[in-house]
Amino acid sequence: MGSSQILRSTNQKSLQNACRQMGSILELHPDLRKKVYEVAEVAGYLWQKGWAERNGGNITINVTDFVNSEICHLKPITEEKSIGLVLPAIKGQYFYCKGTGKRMRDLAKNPMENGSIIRISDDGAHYVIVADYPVQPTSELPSHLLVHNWFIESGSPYRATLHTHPIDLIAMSHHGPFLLKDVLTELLWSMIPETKAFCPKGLGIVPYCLPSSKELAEATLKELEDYDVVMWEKHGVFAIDTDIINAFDQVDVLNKSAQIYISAKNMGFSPSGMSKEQLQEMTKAFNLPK
Ligand code: 2HA
Ligand code: ZN
Repeated sequence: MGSSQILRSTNQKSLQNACRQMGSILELHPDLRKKVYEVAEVAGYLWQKGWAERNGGNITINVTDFVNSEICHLKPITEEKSIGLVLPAIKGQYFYCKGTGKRMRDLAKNPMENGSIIRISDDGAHYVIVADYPVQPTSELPSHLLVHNWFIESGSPYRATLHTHPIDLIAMSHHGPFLLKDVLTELLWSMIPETKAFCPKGLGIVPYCLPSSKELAEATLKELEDYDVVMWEKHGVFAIDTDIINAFDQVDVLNKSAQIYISAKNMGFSPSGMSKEQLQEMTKAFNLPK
C-alpha cells in the first residue's frame, strides 16, 4: 500500500469514527438509510391513521443485505441479551427494530433514536445492539424474529414484519361470526376490487391471546403459512411482505374495505358487496390465486 493509499484509508477510518461519535451509522450507508427511512415513512402513516396510539405497534426489518464489512466490524454497544428462542437461520443477521416503549410518531421523525440495529449472535439465541444508541428492541422481538427466521429457513423473499392497531379491522374482530375461517376475507374482498388485487391471500385469524405471549407468536406463525396479514382478535394485525411499504399497503387496503363496510352499516344498510361472478372475473383478469 502506497503512502497516499494509507492516508486515504486512515482518513476514511477516522471519518467513520467521527461520524459514529457525532452522528448516525446511516450517514455513511445510503442503502441502509433508505430502508430505515421506509420504516420512518410507514411509522408516520400509522400515527396519522390513528393506528398507533402511545407506543402501540412494532416493526422489524431484516437489513442484512444492506450491511457491508465495515458494519460487520462495528463493536457492540450493549451486552449480549437472550432472545428467549433459538433461531439458527438468522444467526449473524442484522435487523432494524422499533424500540420498546417508543412511539411511532417519534420514530417517524427520528428513526435511530426510537429504534436500533441489532446483530444476531452466532448461536442464534442472543443479540447485541450495534447502532446508533442502546435502544432496547420491541417487546415483541421474539415473535418478530421467529417469523424472520422462518422467512430465511423457507427461502422466502419477505424481509419485513409489521404489527399495528387498525381501528376498523379491530372493531370487526369483536363480532364472533366474522372470526370463522375466511368470512372476513370474503367480505372485505367484496367491498372494492383492489382489496383482493393487493391482498390476494386475504386475512387470517388468531383467536385472542395475551400480547407478547409465546402462544400468540406460535399461532401467528402457523397462520402466516396461508396469509400475509393475520388478525389478532380484539388487538390488531400482524403483516408480512418483501418490505415495510408493501406490508403496510396490505393492511391499508383491508382496512379501507372495513371502513366501506362500516360506512354502509352507518347509513343503515348492509352493503351488497361485489357478486361471486364479479370476484371471479377479477381473479381471472389479474391472475390472482383462487
Ligand atoms: O408494542 O402493540 O402488542 C406495543 C404493542 C404490543
Ligand atoms: Zn399491539
